[in-house]
Amino acid sequence: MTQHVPLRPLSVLAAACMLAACGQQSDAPAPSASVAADAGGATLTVRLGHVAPLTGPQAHLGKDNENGAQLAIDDLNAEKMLIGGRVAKFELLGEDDQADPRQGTTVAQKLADAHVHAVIGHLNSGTTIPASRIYHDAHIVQVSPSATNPTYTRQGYKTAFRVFADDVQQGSVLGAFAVSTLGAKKIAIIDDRTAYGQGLADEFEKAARAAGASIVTREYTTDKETDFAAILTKVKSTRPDLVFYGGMDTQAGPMARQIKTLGLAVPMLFGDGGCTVEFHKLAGDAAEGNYCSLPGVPLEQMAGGNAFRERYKAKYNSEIQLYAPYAYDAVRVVAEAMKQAGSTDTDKFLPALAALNYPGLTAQIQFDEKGDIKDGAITLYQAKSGAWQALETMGGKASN
Ligand code: ABU
Repeated sequence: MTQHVPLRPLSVLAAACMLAACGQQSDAPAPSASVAADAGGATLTVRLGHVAPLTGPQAHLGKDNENGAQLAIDDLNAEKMLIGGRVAKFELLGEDDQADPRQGTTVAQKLADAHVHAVIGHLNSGTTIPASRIYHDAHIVQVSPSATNPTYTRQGYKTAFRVFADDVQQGSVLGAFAVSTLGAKKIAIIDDRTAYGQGLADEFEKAARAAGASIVTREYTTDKETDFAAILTKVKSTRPDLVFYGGMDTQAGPMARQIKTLGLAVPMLFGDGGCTVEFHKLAGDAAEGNYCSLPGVPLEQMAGGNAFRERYKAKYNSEIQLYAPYAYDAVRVVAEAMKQAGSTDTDKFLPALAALNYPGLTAQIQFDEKGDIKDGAITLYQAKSGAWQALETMGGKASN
């Protein structure tokens, strides 16, 4: 028997469809039959879960992911993709995990109980990793467009995929950049104690030490804090050449401001979580001159990147924050695997996804044996005149 779960407004149509049986049919085995045959028997409804923080401090990033995924759904429905000879109608079931690991597992179980065909998400490593076990046990494919902690794809779950380079790569690029390019010899590290922030700071520390730097202090905050006076006073007393932060823009922005106010005239460096449009808003003038990294190539260098930016702006009346193009590709690779397999049945399309060689918006996408993107690029940026300017890109494979 199909189980029904309360769904967010985005999913109201999908829910109505489920309750009314909607006259369509799934080729997935019961009880996941969210659909029954339409009048002509030619339509197949594909329900994709999407999970990200949609409330709380990281809601701007979660909404950005959801917007990217929705654009892919719009395109797929306009293209009328055929899966097993039937026109696929894609629906997105959006869920809010509030960037909270416990809420992450609650909504993962809700999506598993709703028998979605695949899940795009979650956004945060701290929610993606515990949720991945639930999807694995429910035999549901999961593709994260943004969670970068390496553990996600190193648990042996064949259902876990990521369209973004991980923090082993990102930390190693950041460590070498801090020491070899920026010439930092004494580095202070602060992290937010999340799976992402702490994990990236650990990888950065390893790489910076290997390149010859000394770590003069390691400090901790949380992903909710915005007052860093105490730890920055301590950091200042260690006279660092650079402050590395492992965490998100909601802390990196105020931290940059407070570093400047304190008269600590050294650059900040951080990973993708801070490399957003929002960082400039939160840091104000103090954003200028700081550095960040972001997996992938700059949007302008993606085939179709500028057009995607314009479409996003036109539909959502806002700039892309960060991961929307990757959320777009996460949906597209799942759809493409279903198309190639001629089925929405996990047993059939998962092997097609694992073997995919797909010209995505963000890159030519192929997965390694862990489910990670092969040849993922990392780009370094500097804040100049109120925006992130690309400095250099390491690795990567452009879309064919
Ligand atoms: N990759 C940074 C933000 C998401 C996460 O990994 O937690």
